[in-house]
Amino acid sequence: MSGGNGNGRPEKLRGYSAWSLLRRGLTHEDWPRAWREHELRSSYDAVIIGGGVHGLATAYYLARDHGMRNIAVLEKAYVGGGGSGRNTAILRSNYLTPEGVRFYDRSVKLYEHLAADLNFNVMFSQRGHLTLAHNDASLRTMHWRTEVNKLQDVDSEVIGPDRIAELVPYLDVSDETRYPILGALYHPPGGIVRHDAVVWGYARGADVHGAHIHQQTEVTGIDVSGGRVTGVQTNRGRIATPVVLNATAGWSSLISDMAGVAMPVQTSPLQAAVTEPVRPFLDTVVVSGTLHVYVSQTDRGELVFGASVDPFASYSMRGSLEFTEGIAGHVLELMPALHRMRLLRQWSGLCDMTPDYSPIMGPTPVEGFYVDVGWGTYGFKAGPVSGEAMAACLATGKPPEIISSFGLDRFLSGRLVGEKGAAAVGH
Ligand code: PYC
Repeated sequence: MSGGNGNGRPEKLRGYSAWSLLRRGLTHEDWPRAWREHELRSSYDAVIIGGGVHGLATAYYLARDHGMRNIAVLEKAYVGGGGSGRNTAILRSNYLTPEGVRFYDRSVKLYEHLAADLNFNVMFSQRGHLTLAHNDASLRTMHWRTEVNKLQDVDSEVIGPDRIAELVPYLDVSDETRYPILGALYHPPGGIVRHDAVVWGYARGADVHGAHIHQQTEVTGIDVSGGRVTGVQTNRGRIATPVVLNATAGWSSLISDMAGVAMPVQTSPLQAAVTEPVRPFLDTVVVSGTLHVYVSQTDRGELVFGASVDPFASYSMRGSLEFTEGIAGHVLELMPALHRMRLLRQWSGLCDMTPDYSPIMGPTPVEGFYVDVGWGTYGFKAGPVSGEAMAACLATGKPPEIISSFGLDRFLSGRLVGEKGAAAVGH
């Protein structure tokens, strides 16, 4: 460790007794705040609604790369308390459309350097990502995705059961199972990240570059006059601003309605669960669309299990026994040896699904009102590239090429970007 003094202790901790270190750890004495609190200004050059990874990353790149510092991020609860803290932290770029592959690949590249950029360890582990095929139709889609991925220079290949068994010895690849594994799409650059660290790192970075982060600040209205945005109403007062970005998840259609812009979005809950920690044995991410399940092991040893969205539209974030029973059954179909593991907790988040399973990003018919919404079950992995692209869009008024296919106008023109075959599990 740099700054060591021979007894293994970093220089800044020299002279502290073990007792003193323990006291400081428990009381947080001398701990600087990661980001500051500010009075709410009566005007900002831009207001970003939503303090998740998308909103914070946008603020960070807007301030760092475009020199816009009089900006605010408004979060109705606490930073990272929505979808950014309620996902399974899987990163990958093995999508089906060229637009999707290019976009998510840029995100993976940004994630690769994020710890250095933010000076914050986000624990990105590129351990590889396997999407299992249990029938001929899935195998065909895996081949299709491989070809599209390769054309975009993204590392993906279809592998057979023997290679799968080498990568994940605990998987049952025999043909004795109810859903035999015929092959898999293997994507080595995929992996997992520590989602809280990503959110905190962006919040800290945005703060360092001058952005104001306001927690407990709920938007209650958006002022529009003569077809353009003039301000936002909040539970702490009005803010005048010419630029507003809706970077919310779960409530994206409600926020857009405040500006009079309808979103083709339906909201459904997505549940996930985590087990007790065990020794590391699973060093790839395993996904089965047919079984509606994905499994990874965190650096703490817990297994993280996720499923498809609940089969109904709702704003409820309650866990259900149906989910727990379903996920346990599906995990055991894949890895019977896990039958003695215990689930520790489960959680739920809200997913805004669009008709083509691609996001909605860019300007809207209301001048100055922008959206970065419709993230379904795949928003967390897109945080960095969305922040970078939306920052460019807000600063220049024009969507950069990398998001030009994801505009709201595609639902009028019919130029949809169909990602259903690769966007998530179980569709
Ligand atoms: O799109 O990779 C994905 C994903 C993982 C969990 C939910 N969606």
